[in-house]
Amino acid sequence: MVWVSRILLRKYGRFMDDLRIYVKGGSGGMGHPRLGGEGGCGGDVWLVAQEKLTLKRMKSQNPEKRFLAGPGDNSKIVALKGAKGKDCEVNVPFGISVVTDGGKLLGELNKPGERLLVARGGAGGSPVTNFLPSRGQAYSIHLDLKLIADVGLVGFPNAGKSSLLKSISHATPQIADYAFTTINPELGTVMYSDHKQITVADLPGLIEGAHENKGRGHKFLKHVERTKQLLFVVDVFGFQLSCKTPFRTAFETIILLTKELELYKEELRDKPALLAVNKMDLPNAQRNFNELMEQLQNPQDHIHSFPKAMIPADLVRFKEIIPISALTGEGTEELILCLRKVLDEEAEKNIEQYQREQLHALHLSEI
Ligand SMILES: Nc1nc2c(ncn2[C@@H]2O[C@H](COP(=O)(O)OP(=O)(O)OP(=O)(O)O)[C@@H](O)[C@H]2O)c(=O)[nH]1
Ligand SMILES: [Mg+2]
Repeated sequence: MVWVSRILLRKYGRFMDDLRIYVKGGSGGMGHPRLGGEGGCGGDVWLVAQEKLTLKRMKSQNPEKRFLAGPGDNSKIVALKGAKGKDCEVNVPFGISVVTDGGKLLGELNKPGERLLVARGGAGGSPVTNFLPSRGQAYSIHLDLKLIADVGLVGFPNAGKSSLLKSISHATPQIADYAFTTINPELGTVMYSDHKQITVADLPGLIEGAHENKGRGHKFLKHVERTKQLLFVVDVFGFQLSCKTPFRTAFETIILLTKELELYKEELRDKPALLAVNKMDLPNAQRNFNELMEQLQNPQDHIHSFPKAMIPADLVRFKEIIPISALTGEGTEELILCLRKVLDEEAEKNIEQYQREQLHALHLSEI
């Protein structure tokens, strides 16, 4: 019997998943031309991953967001070799990627205690440099928080993603019958009877044109990218954002979601995906569900009515399609068992792949 759990992370307040900071290594110290002395190197700037720290707290503790290491000592008669400048250690949350303004990845900090050198101090003046020191490296970097979840909920607004998270975990997300209720990602943990836990990320709803930054969902697709599995949640009765936008059936929302994921990053289409068809407690839901299943079985018969630009290059092949009601809990136990099964299968596949690679490497080394 599956029992469901406690919340892992909630109440982000004004959630922050990206912080830009300025880092500067210390300048080197002057050399001593007359005595041939070398100046000390400037201090370095290190990021050090900490538990229980958020980007928001980091910003409030360092409103200027500038982190400077100390300069190296000049060479003096009493100390010909100048001392190294003081390093600057910046405490940062774990689970971040560190990226330059130009988008270059400097590294990742995934566990508390991990360190990353982000700005080297300048060299001290020496005979080679005519005793003139160099400046430390200086630039702005982005600390990009990764929500690390096993499963990412993908769906149009109002499909019932937050209701589902509430029903399968102890998370208490906001739920309402208007679009874009969820404005920040939220995590919940599902716990199984063998104490295995999986984390599920509820993300703001996606809409048509999300890749053009319509709605808020696109900003959070980077989190979807990092999940191991996608769970599409669709309203069996379809979706309409407003009277000015077209009504979309459940089948159409699936096609449009697939297209939005593809436009963001094609690889997302290859992630293992499940489909939860929600609101099955409402009258006529079964009729709509049967229709949807027929459309999914023969997509080519139905897809031609879409404008070409909206048709994805390939359709998602769902591992399972499960009718549910997030409201009454119908089908949700089966759903969480399926989530677990697919995650376990993927983990197994990865282990087999790793073993194959190791064997292959061994064969090569024996040749
Ligand atoms: N009848 C019924 N209503 C549901 C079900 N699931 C969700 N709802 C209702 O649908 C509305 C939207 O639910 P949410 O959980 O906020 O939907 P969401 O997908 O998180 O929406 P956004 O955060 O806006 O993207 C709410 O009024 C829910 O009570 C269901 O299984 N059955
Ligand atoms: Mg929501």
